[in-house]
Amino acid sequence: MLEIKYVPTICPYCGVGCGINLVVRNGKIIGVEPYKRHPVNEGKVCPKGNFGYEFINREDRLKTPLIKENGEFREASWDEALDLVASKLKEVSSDDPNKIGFYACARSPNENIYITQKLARVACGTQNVDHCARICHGPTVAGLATTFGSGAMTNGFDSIKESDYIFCIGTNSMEAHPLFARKIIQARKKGAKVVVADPRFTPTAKIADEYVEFKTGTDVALINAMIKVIIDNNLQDKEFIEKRTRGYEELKKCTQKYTLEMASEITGIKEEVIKHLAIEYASADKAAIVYSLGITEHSHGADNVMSTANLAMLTGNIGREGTGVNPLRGQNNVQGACDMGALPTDYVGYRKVQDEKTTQWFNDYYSGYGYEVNLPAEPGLTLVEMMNAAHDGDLKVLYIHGEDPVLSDADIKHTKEALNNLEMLIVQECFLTDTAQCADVVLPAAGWGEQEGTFTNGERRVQCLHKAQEPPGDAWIDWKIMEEIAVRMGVPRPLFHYDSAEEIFDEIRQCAPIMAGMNRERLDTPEALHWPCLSEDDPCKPLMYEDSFKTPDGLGVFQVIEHTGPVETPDDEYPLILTTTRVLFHYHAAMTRRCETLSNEVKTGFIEINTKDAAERGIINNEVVRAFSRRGEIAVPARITDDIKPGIVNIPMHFAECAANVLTNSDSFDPKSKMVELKACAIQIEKFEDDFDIKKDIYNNGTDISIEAEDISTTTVRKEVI
Ligand SMILES: Nc1nc2c(c(=O)[nH]1)N[C@H]1C(S)=C(S)[C@@H](COP(=O)(O)OP(=O)(O)OC[C@H]3O[C@@H](n4cnc5c(=O)[nH]c(N)nc54)[C@H](O)[C@@H]3O)O[C@H]1N2
Ligand SMILES: Nc1nc2c(c(=O)[nH]1)N[C@H]1C(S)=C(S)[C@@H](COP(=O)(O)OP(=O)(O)OC[C@H]3O[C@@H](n4cnc5c(=O)[nH]c(N)nc54)[C@H](O)[C@@H]3O)O[C@H]1N2
Ligand code: SF4
Ligand SMILES: [Mo]
Repeated sequence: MLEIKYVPTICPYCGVGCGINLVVRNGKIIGVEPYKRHPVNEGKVCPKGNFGYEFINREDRLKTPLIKENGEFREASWDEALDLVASKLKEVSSDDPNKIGFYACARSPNENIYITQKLARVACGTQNVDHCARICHGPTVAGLATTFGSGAMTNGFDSIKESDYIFCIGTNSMEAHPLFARKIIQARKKGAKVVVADPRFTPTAKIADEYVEFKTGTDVALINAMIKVIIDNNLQDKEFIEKRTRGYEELKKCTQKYTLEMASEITGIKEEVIKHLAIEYASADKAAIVYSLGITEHSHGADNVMSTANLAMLTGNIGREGTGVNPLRGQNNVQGACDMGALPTDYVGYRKVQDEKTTQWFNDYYSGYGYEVNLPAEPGLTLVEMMNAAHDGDLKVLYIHGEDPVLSDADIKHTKEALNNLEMLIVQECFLTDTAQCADVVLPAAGWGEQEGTFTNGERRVQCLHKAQEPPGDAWIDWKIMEEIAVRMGVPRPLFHYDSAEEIFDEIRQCAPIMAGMNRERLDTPEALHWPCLSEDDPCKPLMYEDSFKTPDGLGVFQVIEHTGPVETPDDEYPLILTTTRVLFHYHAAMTRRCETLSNEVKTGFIEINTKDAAERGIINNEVVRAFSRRGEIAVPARITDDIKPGIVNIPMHFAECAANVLTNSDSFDPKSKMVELKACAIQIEKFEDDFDIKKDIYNNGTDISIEAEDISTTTVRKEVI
């Protein structure tokens, strides 16, 4: 009998968190239908929301545990795989818990992530747990916590519709957060001015009123000069500064040297443009800043973030609808992964590891039935530090719950060497990704659509997911896998025993005061709930800092920030700055590259290169060129365009066969957030000689991407998304 049902859920891609209905025929997901009542997207979706479900029933889903023997995987039973993992974790943790590390999955529900950090902390006794936010919005978490006391987006998404000036810096939301870009367009239709500052003339820049082209890595110089103009013209909000902030005099002193002349020299923006940007931003009644990775993915990422906070506080553009500092969070549940305490410095709800009393609270909460938890009140290693420790032989076991660092971490050669250096790599995944292929044990996980739980979108809205089909083969839900491992390690079952995701969420509410008021009845509605949600009658409004900041004295703290710029600067040998970005149709790699409709739109990677830089090298459009840095080299089709500033080139990060991260640099760290410099490194490009056919064996795992180079031109024909 034919049975069709519609299951309302949340899109598994970006942090906008659109609501969709899954169409389920006889127990299998077969499509997506609009979810019109959803407050975030009102029934609209981007191509990923529309076709991004196609990966789910792919034949190559992992269906059974795998154990590597003599370099080859063989299928194993759950009992065998779980015992193997549990005994290794037990052995290493009894000796030195800090030789174990965990990466949590910002694509999976809060409940799974909470259990990942609980497995790390409670069963293994380590604070070494982190996730991809470190190389994404880690600087946002660090920078906004320092200035405002909390590291999240300050306003709800709909707040942007109230703005009359929207300053988008380092965000290409038309491709990366399309349904938020729709709200920017709606605001513009109502009269808001939209300005985009980016080294590339992106699709977002194309919908703006004004595009400001500038040099990669010079945001601090631009913002400091804007601050000086605002103060020189007496446009600062004196009352706000007086009542709500501290550190203004130091900010004023530091920014005085950022003259228009100096800033123009550093940024490449004309002096009069910087001046009018400053005056327009400060004169607007409600000005919003929107940013993303163009701000964060630098060795001075936290400084960039704090500069945006300085600018907003200086002009009183915070704590009101239409204003704010709005970092667009990337992954569907990266906000949740931070909230759940998949951070080496924070427990669930941003309760601090370094605070002795807090650590004692968690030690007490998690102990019982004769089992004692004794966590140190010291932060563990970050994601990048764990990889470096593995490389140096200081980490023995890495447990990766759904991340693909071989493709996504800087410097692929370094990452592979690090993973190969481990005594055991455990990867819990839906697919045999490049990372899973390096594993000793692969644990097959249920994916999106196959479980209940919650995702938290970029505006802190905690939304319910619903199960639409059974997981394939013998794949299990993440929390169930990790619960079994903890018990096999000797944690008494009552401390690690759940019958449902809902039970896990109840524990989360007990541990995280910011979510204490989130009961199921209020949560499982289209509007859902935003945190902070302190009690069951808290209205849980998305707007933060109306009356005070979350710092100990309630004041916003201006920071003194100096321009430093990228660590690796161009020179004669490597004269081009590489930036790495995203395209509309792909989302990292594992899932969208397995969606036929999306893959047909963009089949392989490319390097964007300015017409002038291409002409100097004799490169023609679609020609496969050699791109190389101090770390490695790739062969990649050239896309010649004037939409990128001369001297800057761009490779989308999604494509393993011409992976941007072969070239990027894992040595240049942001000291404040441990971010690596994914948006700037020095490279060179050259034509291949005629012997490319011979050389191609050594590039890109032997994939002949020249065959597919023709296909890349289709990416210029963008689908209408709004
Ligand atoms: N389609 C799609 N959407 C996605 C994702 C995806 O893979 N595909 N990933 C999601 C994730 S995890 C994230 S974090 C977000 C990222 O969302 P975005 O940050 O919007 O995406 P990116 O393309 O990485 O970079 C944004 C822009 O920063 C610019 N930029 C580079 N260097 C600088 C600089 O020094 N200063 C300034 N001001 N700008 C600079 C780039 O030219 C680029 O246009 O997207 C999310 N959404
Ligand atoms: N050069 C360069 N590198 C970058 C960036 C850049 O701009 N430039 N951006 C960085 C950013 S912002 C980010 S966020 C990272 C992303 O880096 P990653 O987090 O490594 O990227 P994803 O591909 O999203 O990895 C998620 C994996 O989880 C799996 N998965 C999905 N759902 C589940 C689930 O429920 N359970 C389990 N167990 N697995 C699941 C998917 O199959 C996928 O392989 O990349 C970073 N790397
Ligand atoms: S905007 Fe983001 S959440 Fe919405 S449909 Fe597209 S990828 Fe999914
Ligand atoms: Mo991200």
